[in-house]
Amino acid sequence: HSADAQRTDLMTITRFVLNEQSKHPESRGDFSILLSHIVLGCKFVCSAVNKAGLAKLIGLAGETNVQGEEQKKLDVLSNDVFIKALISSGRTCILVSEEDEEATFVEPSKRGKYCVVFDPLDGSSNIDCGVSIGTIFGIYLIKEDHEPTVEDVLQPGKNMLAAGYCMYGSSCTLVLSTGSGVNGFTLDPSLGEFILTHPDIKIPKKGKIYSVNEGNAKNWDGPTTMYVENCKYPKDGSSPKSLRYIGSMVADVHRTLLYGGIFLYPADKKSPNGKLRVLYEVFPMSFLMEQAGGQAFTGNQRALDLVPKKLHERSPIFLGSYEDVEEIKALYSADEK
Ligand code: P6P
Repeated sequence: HSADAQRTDLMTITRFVLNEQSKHPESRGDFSILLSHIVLGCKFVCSAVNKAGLAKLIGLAGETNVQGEEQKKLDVLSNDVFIKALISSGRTCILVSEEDEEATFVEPSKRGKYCVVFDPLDGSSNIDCGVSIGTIFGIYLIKEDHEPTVEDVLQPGKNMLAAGYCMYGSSCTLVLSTGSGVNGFTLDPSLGEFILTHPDIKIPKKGKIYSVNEGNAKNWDGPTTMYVENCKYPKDGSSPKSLRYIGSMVADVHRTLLYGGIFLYPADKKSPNGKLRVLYEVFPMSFLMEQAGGQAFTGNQRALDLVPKKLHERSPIFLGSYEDVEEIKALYSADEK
């Protein structure tokens, strides 16, 4: 009976979010409406990404298509879809995208109380070889008592109400936190619905995997060099960690969240702030890691305490299993003394 009940008691992401909303009696459902529009964007991108290979074959993606029209690159197309979906939700006032140098300020008639920061298609350079890529997003509440400005967005990650990513791979998986734990949903294309498949995700306290681009080792600072060295030649006689690095943040973080371990994008001599962007890569992934019982560190501080000064600011990031991140924190604090 229970198996059948589970099969017929479909917990869709929409239902899940409405359940969350019922915990906030004062809520008018704005957040649920906003999320439903983000979900719509993810469904569209999933469909476009899955066709990308074929489209490339028949000259659609990124080249002129059979009608001779210039087909938009997938990341530009994805950005257009998310911007339009978010504006049409009527629940946003500022949008910050990896694709746009400036923030988008929603016109007053369509304005709501949320700011969404997002990377519409992170890792898109990996599309042509079939590596998983993804959308990453974070949601802030904006005080409505004034005309919105960029300053309203430059908030520390700990102020985020929600964060998540949608990974476009062998399946389309949306991982979301609204501040009380992390849940994963998988798209059932036959229903067009995201179904709860990974309830209450908790990252293992310690992992056996480290994930970093070893090609940058020549430029790393002391603590990162020592940490990675210890992963390969453990001083305590334990067995070495495995290296897994896909080079697509959503894929590397998703594996870290489910299997445990640590993901590192350190500073190096060439890029003193590392490569990953604070608002729509570092903050959402750090938010999820903390909600799943892990942690996220910049080399100087808790990642979510960082206060960005610029929209597209970068930061070094070390995130994953609680104990693994503790080890690198100890190396950085020893380095300061
Ligand atoms: P590197 C992809 O281009 C990306 O922005 C992230 O998805 C990924 O984690 C990182 O860059 C990979 O960077 O320098 O190791 O190729």
